[in-house]
Amino acid sequence: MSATGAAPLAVVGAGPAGLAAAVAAADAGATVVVVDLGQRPGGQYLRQPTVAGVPATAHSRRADGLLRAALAHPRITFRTRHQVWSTSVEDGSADGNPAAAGASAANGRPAGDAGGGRPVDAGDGGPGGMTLRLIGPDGPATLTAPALVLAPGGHDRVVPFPGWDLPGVVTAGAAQALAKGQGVLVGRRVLVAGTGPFLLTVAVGLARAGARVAAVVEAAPLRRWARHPRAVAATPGKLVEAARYLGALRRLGVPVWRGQAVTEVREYDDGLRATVSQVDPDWAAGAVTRTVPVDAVCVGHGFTPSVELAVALGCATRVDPADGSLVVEVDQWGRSSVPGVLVAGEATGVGGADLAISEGRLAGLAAAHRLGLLDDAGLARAAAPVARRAVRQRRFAAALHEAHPVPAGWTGWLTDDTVVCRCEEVTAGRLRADVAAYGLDDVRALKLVTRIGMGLCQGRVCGRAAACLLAAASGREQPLEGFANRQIVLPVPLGTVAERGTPQ
Ligand SMILES: Cc1cc2nc3c(=O)[nH]c(=O)nc-3n(C[C@H](O)[C@@H](O)[C@H](O)COP(=O)(O)OP(=O)(O)OC[C@H]3O[C@@H](n4cnc5c(N)ncnc54)[C@H](O)[C@@H]3O)c2cc1C
Repeated sequence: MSATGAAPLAVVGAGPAGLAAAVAAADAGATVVVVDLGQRPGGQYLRQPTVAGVPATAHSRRADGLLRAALAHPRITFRTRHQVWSTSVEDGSADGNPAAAGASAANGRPAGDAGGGRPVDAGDGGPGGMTLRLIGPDGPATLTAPALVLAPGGHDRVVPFPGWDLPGVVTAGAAQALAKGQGVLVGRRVLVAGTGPFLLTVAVGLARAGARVAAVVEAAPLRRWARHPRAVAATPGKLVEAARYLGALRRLGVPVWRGQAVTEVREYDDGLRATVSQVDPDWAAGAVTRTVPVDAVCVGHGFTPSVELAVALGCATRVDPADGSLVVEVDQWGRSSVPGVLVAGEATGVGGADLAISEGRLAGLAAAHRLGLLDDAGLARAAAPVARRAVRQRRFAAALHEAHPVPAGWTGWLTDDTVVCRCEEVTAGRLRADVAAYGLDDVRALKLVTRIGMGLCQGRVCGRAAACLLAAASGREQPLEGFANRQIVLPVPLGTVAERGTPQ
């Protein structure tokens, strides 16, 4: 039997965006329940150690202060180790407005107990609102709320290449999470490769923790940043941060090889050998520059926003022109197309922790306004400085994506036996052959014929790459929704689904 609960405001995700939303709304008077599948609040950027003796990493003062404020806040309750596996909008209103519970508050009328100690239930907020189905250490549970902030972050993006599925080849984010959370190094001799400034963070962290980092292999030339003087000048803190990481790498003796990529990894008795090749601006591979013996290769080609929960609720999505990823469409407050559902952080576009904090704060304020805890003037006053900061941060994020693109030339690195879908072990050769044999030209048909994206990861790891390969093979651009539209967003025991009934 599953436990049920209710809250005026539910927040999914205890990363920078979710924490900022929770604190902003709670400061305005809302009672907030924050759900996260991690053992401790913090998300990726603010990941806290889960093993005794592993020291916590220091982050920006703003972010560390945010975590402390959230943990100490009397109106915020955390439900960690709880995974939201399904969500739905309860259509309880006469006119079909799915979030009738908050509608009156949205007009500025105070919503009574929305922020008080007593949880809002159907009697407080009226029928409707959102239902979250959770699974935690004590089994399944249900949480309903008239207002919901989704801040589920994103996951590592990695393009496939020969050998990317070998043990020892890991995502840069996974290497970082293991080091920060558990004090575990992915290897003694490590190569960090891909594109984006996150690689610098990972390399410094691993080197300081004792790994011998052979190099950072960065596909983009540094000169691409010269196209964005205004975005860089408007966020000087980022420049300082980059200079700090580059200085640290120099002191630690870690070179940065630019305009190059790891295009193959092979396994030998004594470890791995990573092939490093020159790449042109489209990422077509040129001459091999080195073969590097290592224990581990940490690869990162950016991040993919986690949009599945929002898609399951019916929120509109769009393709972010900055990096081509599928993101949830929101207004300046983080309001999605579904009334009562706000979305913040990487799920609305990959922009880093600082932007996630700003977006979370705006969404938290908007949620408080929806619950009637802030009037229009109060909302405008509290939001103005944050909104201005978010604009600058978004400009910087767009510049970052432009300076570190992932052009389609990587598709040429793949051999026929390169695995594309690791769960179902589908190779690039099989994908191309099936596209040609059956005339496949859309993601759904590709999934049904090849089983790509049908395994445990449900396309989170391979979906974008598969869509890109399909586009190259079929000559037709592929929408990304096909891999994001799932009613059951994360793997869950069948008994849980049976108990709750299949979500509608
Ligand atoms: C593996 C990884 C490691 C990273 N490490 C760093 C780093 O060290 N430094 C850095 O600058 N950036 C890092 N990033 C980038 C990161 O995305 C930051 O920019 C920042 O943490 C984004 O904040 P956020 O709040 O949007 O998402 P996140 O910090 O990712 O927080 C999202 C939270 O939502 C939770 N969640 C997601 N889905 C569910 C669900 N269905 N049910 C319950 N909970 C859910 C997650 O457990 C997570 O705690 C990393 C990204 C990844 C993917």
